[in-house]
Amino acid sequence: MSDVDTLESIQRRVLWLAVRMIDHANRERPPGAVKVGGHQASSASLVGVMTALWFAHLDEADKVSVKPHASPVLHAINYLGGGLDRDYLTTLRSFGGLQAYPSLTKDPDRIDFSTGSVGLGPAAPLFAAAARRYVDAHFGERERSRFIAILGDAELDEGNVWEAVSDPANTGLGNVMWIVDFNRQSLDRVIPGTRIGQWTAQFRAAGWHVVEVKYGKRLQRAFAMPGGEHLRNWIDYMPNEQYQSVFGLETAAARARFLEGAPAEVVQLLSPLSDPDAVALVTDLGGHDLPSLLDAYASCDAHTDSPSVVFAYTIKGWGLPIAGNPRNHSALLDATAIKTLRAGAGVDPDDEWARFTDTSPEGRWCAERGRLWRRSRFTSSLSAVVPTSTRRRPGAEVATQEAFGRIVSDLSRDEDLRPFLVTTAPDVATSTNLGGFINRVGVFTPGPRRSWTDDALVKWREGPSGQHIELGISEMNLFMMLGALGRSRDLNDQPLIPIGTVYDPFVLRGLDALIHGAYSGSRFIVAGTPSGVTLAPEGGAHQSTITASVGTELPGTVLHEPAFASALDWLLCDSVARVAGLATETAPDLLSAELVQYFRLSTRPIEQDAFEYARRRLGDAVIRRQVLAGAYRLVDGRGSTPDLARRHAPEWGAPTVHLVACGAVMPEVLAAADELAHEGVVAHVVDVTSPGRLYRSWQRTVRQAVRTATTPSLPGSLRAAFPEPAPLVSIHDASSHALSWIGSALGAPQVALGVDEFGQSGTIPDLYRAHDLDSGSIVNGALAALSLGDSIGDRGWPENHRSTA
Ligand SMILES: Cc1ncc(C[n+]2csc(CCOP(=O)(O)OP(=O)(O)O)c2C)c(N)n1
Ligand SMILES: [Mg+2]
Repeated sequence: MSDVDTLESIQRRVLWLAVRMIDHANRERPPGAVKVGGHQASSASLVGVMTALWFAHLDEADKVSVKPHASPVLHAINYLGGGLDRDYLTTLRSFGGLQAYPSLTKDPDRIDFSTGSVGLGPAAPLFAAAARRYVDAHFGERERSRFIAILGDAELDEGNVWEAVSDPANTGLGNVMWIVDFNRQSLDRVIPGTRIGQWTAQFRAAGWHVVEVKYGKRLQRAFAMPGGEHLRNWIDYMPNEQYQSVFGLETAAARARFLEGAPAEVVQLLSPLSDPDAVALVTDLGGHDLPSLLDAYASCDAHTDSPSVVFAYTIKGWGLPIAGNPRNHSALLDATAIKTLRAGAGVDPDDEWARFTDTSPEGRWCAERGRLWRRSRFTSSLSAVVPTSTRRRPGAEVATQEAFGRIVSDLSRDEDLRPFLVTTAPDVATSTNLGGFINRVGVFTPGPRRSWTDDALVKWREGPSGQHIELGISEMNLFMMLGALGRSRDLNDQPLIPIGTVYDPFVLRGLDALIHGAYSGSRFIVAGTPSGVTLAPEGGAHQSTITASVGTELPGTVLHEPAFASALDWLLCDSVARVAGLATETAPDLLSAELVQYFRLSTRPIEQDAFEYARRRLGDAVIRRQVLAGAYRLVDGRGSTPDLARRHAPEWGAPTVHLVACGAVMPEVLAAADELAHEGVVAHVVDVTSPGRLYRSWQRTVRQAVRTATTPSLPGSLRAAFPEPAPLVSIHDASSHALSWIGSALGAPQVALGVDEFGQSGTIPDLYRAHDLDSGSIVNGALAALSLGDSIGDRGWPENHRSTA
């Protein structure tokens, strides 16, 4: 058997297994309320590309991202290579089984990149290659990996693909190869015309090497025959819809369809051939011709200083009766078609999931290749010790963004820690206070670059030793880059501590990539800054509201929003340790649940004295523990401690309320607490430093109660911050919804104040007034909460739900 014959035979088996896996899930699993689904046509489209790649091109260290709806092909390949147990083949799309789309964290076999949201799959290995380039430059070259993406042609409609291709941080990556499954079909349709000219021009303009694998060897031979150019011209100029419609027809009808409108020379050229031979010839596309594909892959390897893209012309539904059908995206073969496919693949009906026998040429080939792509996990850990704080005493007034910049810069003074720190930003590094860090460590570029600026304050030194990666203005690219850097341990055997910054209102522009990072198990820190209405004069388009909810709700992500510099210092150091993969003394069990550490910060200067009072009252150890757990009592409204000289000790039995707040709005909250004290109300102020962690801890106890059918206990973090029940007002420079759960956790009435409308220009006080976050409104909110507490009491709510008033 020649090598090509062996590969062809493997390809037929891959097609069979992939299609049958989907078929089994749909026809043999007990039916549920909705169909199971799966993509037989999209999978068939890629069996050639993927067989050639895995069985004749990949090396052990290469990393590949696979088009989501071709996951069955990947599982079939992993199975044939010995990297997946047979039992899994009947579990596609079932709970605990093979995931619908390749999942790095949930699939049992080797998956290098999770995919699902089209467009992100191709971008991920590109950024991973950029991260590898960074790692090689800083920690020494590791074994060469090629970073490969297999993508659908309609994925090129996604804007993030082009953002990734054009980012300066991704230029010149010679170890990147994208293979476009160029079947000229998307979900809905056969795509009229094709945009190959536009796309190849765009790739070339971005410095990519472009290869088209259009015709198989049979067609190439026919073109070389006398008159062959007529055939070539006819195929090239025929409308795509007509060409696609040929695939699904019986051979006689297919030949007739192909020849509709064709010049006489073409009819003539095909006349000696039988219908099956003629159709096999005119549908011989390069994306199913293994030698042509391997030639293309090799030509990409030869381009060592630019990324490459291969346009592999394929047939959606190749080898299946649904080939080329405009409605084939979710079409499923019936039992008869499955039987025919099985017979065609030479598979024993009594042992239809079988691998090749060990002694067959295919079996030997699979075993040898399969050894290369078993799952390996790197476990190297980071050698540095992360301090619990930078010990910098803040000035009397400081904004969290400014403190953040100083803390990151201070951390880089620690020579053990510095090498692992890497920052990145989408053209907002200086305006988010990364300047100090960048001045110390420089900006990363693959080669040395001369600086032409004479500005003594901003030293934008560029070169291979720099530790800041500057991106174009693309928040999507920011999160893709952070996602790649944050997976450096398993992609490069080199842990890093990535820190990104972004204007908080624009976090949502990169949201899908942020989700992808967390979904992929990446660990990084991101500061959304300035957040809320801090950019008051800039108007509504520069103010953020729902990001606090996003940060609280996104799995794998934890939102911090401290108001004071020392709290930020503790939280940030703790986050650095978590991202570095080092267990911390606070909630070490959270290590796996908290991957992305998201800080909402502000440039609004905040007086630090209230924090210093609380610190003296509680002591360093206690306040730090509470800050890290998510909340602490900033002001004890009873004034029972000497530090509250500026407050007025209330009378015994006075009504009590909690003012619960986050971040930049704290001055208004403290002023409201003072006013309430004047009114004879006990107003405790609780500073929620980490809304995300506080919520998670509450949810953990709730879930525990649900699972064990017991009464939920209040987690220690909430109990410490709210030692007594009382109505509460939450105050947040973000959607009022984000903190509105606290009342229900405490069993207390709550008034939630926040920003629930689009913003506008003004000063911060103007806007806080407009959104009812000024101190007067907070006082009114407190009185409203108290009266809610009373009226609930009147309706006979249980004792422990009533206010202590
Ligand atoms: C962001 C996103 N939008 C929509 C979808 C739904 N979807 C899945 S596949 C697909 C069509 C993709 O076409 P193409 O990439 O050409 O692959 P083919 O169908 O040809 O296999 C769409 C719209 C998705 N998975 N992700
Ligand atoms: Mg397509």
